[in-house]
Amino acid sequence: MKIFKLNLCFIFLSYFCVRAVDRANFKTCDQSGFCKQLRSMEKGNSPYKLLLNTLNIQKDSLQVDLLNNKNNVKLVLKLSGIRDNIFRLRITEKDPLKPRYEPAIGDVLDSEPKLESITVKREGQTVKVNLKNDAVVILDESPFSMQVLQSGEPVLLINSRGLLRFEHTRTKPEAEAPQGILSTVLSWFSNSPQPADDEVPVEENAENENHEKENKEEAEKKETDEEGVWEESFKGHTDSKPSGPQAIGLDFSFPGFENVYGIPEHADSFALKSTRDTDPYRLYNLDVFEYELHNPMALYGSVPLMYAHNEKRTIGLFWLNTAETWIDIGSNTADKNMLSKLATFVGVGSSDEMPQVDTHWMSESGIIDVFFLLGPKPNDAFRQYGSLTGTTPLPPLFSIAYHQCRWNYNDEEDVQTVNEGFDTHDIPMDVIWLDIEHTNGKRYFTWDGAKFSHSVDMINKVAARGRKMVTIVDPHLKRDDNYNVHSECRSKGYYIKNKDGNDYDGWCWPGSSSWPDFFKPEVREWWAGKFLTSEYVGSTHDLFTWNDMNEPSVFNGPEITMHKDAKHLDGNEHRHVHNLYGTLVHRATFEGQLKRDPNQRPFILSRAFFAGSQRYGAVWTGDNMSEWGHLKISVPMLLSHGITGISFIGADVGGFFKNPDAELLTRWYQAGAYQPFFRAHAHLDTRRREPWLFDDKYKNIIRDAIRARYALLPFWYTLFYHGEKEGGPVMKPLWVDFPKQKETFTIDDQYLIGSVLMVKPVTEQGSSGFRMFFPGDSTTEWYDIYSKQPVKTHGGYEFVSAPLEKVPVFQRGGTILPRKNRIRRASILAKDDPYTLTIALDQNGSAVGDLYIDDYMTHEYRQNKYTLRKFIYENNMLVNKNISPMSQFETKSWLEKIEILGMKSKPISVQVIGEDKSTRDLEFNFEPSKQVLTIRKPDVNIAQDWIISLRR
Ligand code: NBV
Repeated sequence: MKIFKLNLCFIFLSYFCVRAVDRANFKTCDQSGFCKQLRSMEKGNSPYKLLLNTLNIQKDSLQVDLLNNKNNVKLVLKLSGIRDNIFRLRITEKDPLKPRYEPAIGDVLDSEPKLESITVKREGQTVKVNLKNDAVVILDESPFSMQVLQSGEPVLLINSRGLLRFEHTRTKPEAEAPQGILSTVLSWFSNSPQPADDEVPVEENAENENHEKENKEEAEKKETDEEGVWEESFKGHTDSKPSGPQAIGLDFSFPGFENVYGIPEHADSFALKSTRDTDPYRLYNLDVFEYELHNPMALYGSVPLMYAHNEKRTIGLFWLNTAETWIDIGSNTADKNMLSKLATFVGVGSSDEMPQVDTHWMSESGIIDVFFLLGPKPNDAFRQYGSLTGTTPLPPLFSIAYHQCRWNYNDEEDVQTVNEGFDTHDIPMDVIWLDIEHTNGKRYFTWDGAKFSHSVDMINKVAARGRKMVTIVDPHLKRDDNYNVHSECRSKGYYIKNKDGNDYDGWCWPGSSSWPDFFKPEVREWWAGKFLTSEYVGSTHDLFTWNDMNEPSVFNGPEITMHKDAKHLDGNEHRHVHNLYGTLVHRATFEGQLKRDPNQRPFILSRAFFAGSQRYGAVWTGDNMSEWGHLKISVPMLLSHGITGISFIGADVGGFFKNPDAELLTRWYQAGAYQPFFRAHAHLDTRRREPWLFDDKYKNIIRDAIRARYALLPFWYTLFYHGEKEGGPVMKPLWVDFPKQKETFTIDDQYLIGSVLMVKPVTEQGSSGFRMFFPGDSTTEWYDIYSKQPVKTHGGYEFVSAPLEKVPVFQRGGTILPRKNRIRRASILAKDDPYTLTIALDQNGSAVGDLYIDDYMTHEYRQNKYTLRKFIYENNMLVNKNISPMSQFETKSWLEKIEILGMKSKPISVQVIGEDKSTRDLEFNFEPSKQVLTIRKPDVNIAQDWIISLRR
């Protein structure tokens, strides 16, 4: 093992030998040519002007030319109304020398957005657009800017700071190209800001055409003479930049807002911070080894979606661009001139001092294509985003249960021992994972012949206990002619090419490797075929997939990823599409599992992601560390993923690098049990940490945490069903349900699961309690799930105890929570088990809840084979009714117990009225001191209509 490690250290130098993030491996904004340029642009000096004589109004859109009067390059602006309170702004070059990259429909956007009619009116120097709802967009001619108003209030300003930038396509000048490495290195040492194209001193109104032409040439020359424009170097890697500068940028301000959220993936707070004293937040999918907390550095995935939220509304901004992107954020107060101007325009008074968040978005290439989600409620904005990029399909039940992973389970015997260990120790577990060591020399879709020679038997043994397995399948393919996946991929011409047109060749786990071009549908189809059991020899239908390293991670590439000038099969440079690569690996794998078994729901975990990845399953936060800080940051990180569509999300329980002590591991299990994707994982070099390897005290608490997850699976499953239908996260920030309560806006150490539970995981060593915020007002009740008692505080902070055996979880008054309390080895074994309903009463003595049930693994629910029940408790009656009349599903599960929390007095009797109208008296027990009523064995089928009535 030692030799192995030494070799890795030697071969993959900085990747393996560094013990903390090596920041020098990754660019700062100053080291990224376009970021440096765009960030240093002078504000308030926009050269852009709308050419209103070109205004073309259609039913659902308007189009108008936009002139950069410093270089005379024309752009085209298109504004379209989109169904459900969304509008889209596209700005692109009018006459590009070659097409600029735009992702194909289906790659990011789920389908072509459905248009909605708009009303457009020209009023002098402005154009006023009325959208379907109460939103108005005003376009100003010169300098070009836009303002969006909702209910007469300004909510969004576009180019109000004049940072619109659009580097047009051009040909490389004949003259000597800039000096490459030397000039870039020199530029790192120079502090003086580089002049931007907008600063080129050219006369505003060029008198004659010659003059204009000269201006344009001069501006162009200046722009194309910049360092790093035609070639850029970083740490010995030269980016040949064959198309030269193509960056785009635009500023958006949110007047009236103090907080913005989203744009994962960063190891940072949920409410985004001002970047005044740091780099901008970066979106560039990277394999960052031992990532640091609380900074805006890029990580494995990107979703360029930001929400602004205040007491009045939530609005979203989705910047559809797959190239490297940086986002600056600043907090400010709104410009009074602008406010009073708008006030005259819409006839409302302007407020004196208004907070404002300013943002500046900068991407290396592509076009400006932005969707504005106008909410106004948080769930509206989530639904609007889901309508554009899709939602997370209902996962198979096993995948939302507990997963046991490590790098690596050594061989079949090891797998079997782990499989049995969970039974011996009475801990439920659903999935055992195999990391890269299970393969024959890191050739994916193969098995190590010595250690996993009977893989089908192994999987079957695991499956015999109701469990599944997952193997890792990375996208880098070993360049070995005897490896059929590689030789096929090569001979079919499916690999991404380097800038010279040969197959791109880089280093990864197998050594010299190449990467299939998942952008080409034919390549995805071929990859999908590899998951057929006839192709993936040694696999079965109980085997699912883990896509790692799909940023893609290239050990010897710039910033440990692929060269930007690598070429895709359609001729696009990698730079344009980089952030989307991982999603398409995920997609092709998803399609592979469907090909293998069209009726079985796929399960694939991916490390890299982009907007739309949610359509293909789960994502995790990569290589975290066994440290309290990493446990703590998992909450804001998962919240950020969740609100940007990536709702099936988790962090490695226990921490990937280093060894957690028993307390940290226990606290991590307790947190993970209440997060959407729940998997323990550990690095190859760490000590084994299956729960039974710890003292009984800890093992028992870990077991309780996992069991609590299993008991709540009916609830999680129901939430995921709603997630598929309505979009939106299952793990939610408090402000989604308490949008007007300011205190909730910056809370990111507690969260909601659905609208029922509120959780605050313990993330401090030695903690045995803390203050927790209980949102709501004097009418809101929160019940401790352990004591079943309501907390005393209504809408404020209260101390809650959190001894080691407890993770603070509260049920909101007015909700009904379904559980299955029998302990089974694996989730599916509980499929026919009975339910317990916990009814937490609100102050009116009422509550509602729901429960979704189907076969837990196939697609038949899409043919209406499911049942969705609604439970309503009011006027001393619990009613179970079917709210999906078109659907049909029978279950053997019955109702075992009802607990009613907050019950003021003992009923005289309790009766059940069955579907056939027969009545029966039920046993019950009332604890007056606790105000808890327990009704035993109602013994009615959970999927039938019945009523339980309390007589007083
Ligand atoms: O495949 C090995 C690991 C995996 O266990 C981990 O979860 C991934 O995030 N993989 C990264 C590669 C190398 C990690 C140092």
